[in-house]
Amino acid sequence: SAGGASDLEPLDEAEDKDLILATEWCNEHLDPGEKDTVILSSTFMISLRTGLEVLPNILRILQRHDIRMVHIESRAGKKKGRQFDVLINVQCNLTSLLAGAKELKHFDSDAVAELIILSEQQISINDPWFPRKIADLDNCNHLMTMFEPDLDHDHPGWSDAAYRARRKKIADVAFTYHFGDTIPYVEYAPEETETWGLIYRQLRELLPSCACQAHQDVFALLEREGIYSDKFIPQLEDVSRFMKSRSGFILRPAAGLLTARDFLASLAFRVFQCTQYIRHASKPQHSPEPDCVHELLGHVPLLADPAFAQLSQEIGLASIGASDDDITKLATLYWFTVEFGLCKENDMIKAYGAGLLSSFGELQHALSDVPERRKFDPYVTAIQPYQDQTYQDVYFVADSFDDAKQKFRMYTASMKRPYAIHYDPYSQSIEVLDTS
Ligand code: NLE
Ligand code: FE
Repeated sequence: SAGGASDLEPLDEAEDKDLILATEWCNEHLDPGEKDTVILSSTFMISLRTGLEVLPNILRILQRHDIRMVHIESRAGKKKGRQFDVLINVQCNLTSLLAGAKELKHFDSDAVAELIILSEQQISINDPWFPRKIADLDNCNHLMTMFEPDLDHDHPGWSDAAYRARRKKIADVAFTYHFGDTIPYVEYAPEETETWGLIYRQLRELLPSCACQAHQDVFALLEREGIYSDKFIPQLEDVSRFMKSRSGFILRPAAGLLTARDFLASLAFRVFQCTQYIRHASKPQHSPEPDCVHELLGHVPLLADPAFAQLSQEIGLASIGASDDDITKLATLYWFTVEFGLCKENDMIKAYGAGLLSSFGELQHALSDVPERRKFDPYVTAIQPYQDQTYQDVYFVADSFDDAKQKFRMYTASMKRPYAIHYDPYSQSIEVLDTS
């Protein structure tokens, strides 16, 4: 695109040399209107006077400014008085880049000695990459690092070095996994199996009165076939085979929470990104992040149900090529339906959200008098703010499962898209139908 003079706002702090350079670079390369639309790929080099314990704050700043982190590494500080240099590769628009960099520079001068923006490079214009065929999901492993026990002081596993090491070892499987590989078996330790058993028995009590019928039906089948029991943690490969035979969905191992774009794209191929480690034993009743209990007890039964599988794939297909704004809305809809949805069944309210069906604490809370319950309407639900630390205070109730599906379809049909796409189940690939 044509460069030249532009009206990008001048920065108020004259000493922010890097920000000025970044702005100048963009003045040369971008038209003024592109500062919110063109996605730039940049690297921040942050020199820390302190240790890495300030990283959670840094990551939160990036997240707040919609700065997507694609890679992070640290090394011993090169200059005197700096303990670490942290290099973070990010992708975001110019407005976010400048606002995020500015906040990073000033948020804690005891910790941040220096921040340098190493490079800016235009990577795409309104045209996000997406997987075209199922094997391309090998590239969809961009992690969100919100709840890493290594980074987050509030994480129940923070002070438990053995837990952190164990979990990292299990998660590492995901980085070397390729589509088509057998999912490696994990030999779970007795304490891990104990945590599983405790949660399993608690939930088993609650499911008949709290879970929607489809979940109960598949759950019973999984027990009948000997795949589920309170005695052992099921292996993902066995579960994946079962799902495939019921609904065509398969599992692939994930190291943790993925970005919404990557996670949703996988659903388009009927692939579910699945963690394999288990939550910390100190907090069995609720985990803020996915773990194998959540995936296996919450998600799997419904993903093995053909009608629910269809809805999940449709959410995924709607996300392909969507704008960042639409991805956020779809992720919010996913949150309040697939994760925390309630629906009516025979005049009673039942849970179909996996985040409820895997947490005996929140399942009881959701159906109690404490939270607010609203009617599911995708246009309202898609913009409802939420938090992911503890129990929700609002839930959305669909008239029925089918009703949720119909409403969701109407919603996605009204989304503006750059092109139409078609999923070909025979080649497991996405075709772009050029409509322009
Ligand atoms: N809160 C859920 C549980 O405890 O199983 C996990 C939710 C993941 C989004
Ligand atoms: Fe989940």
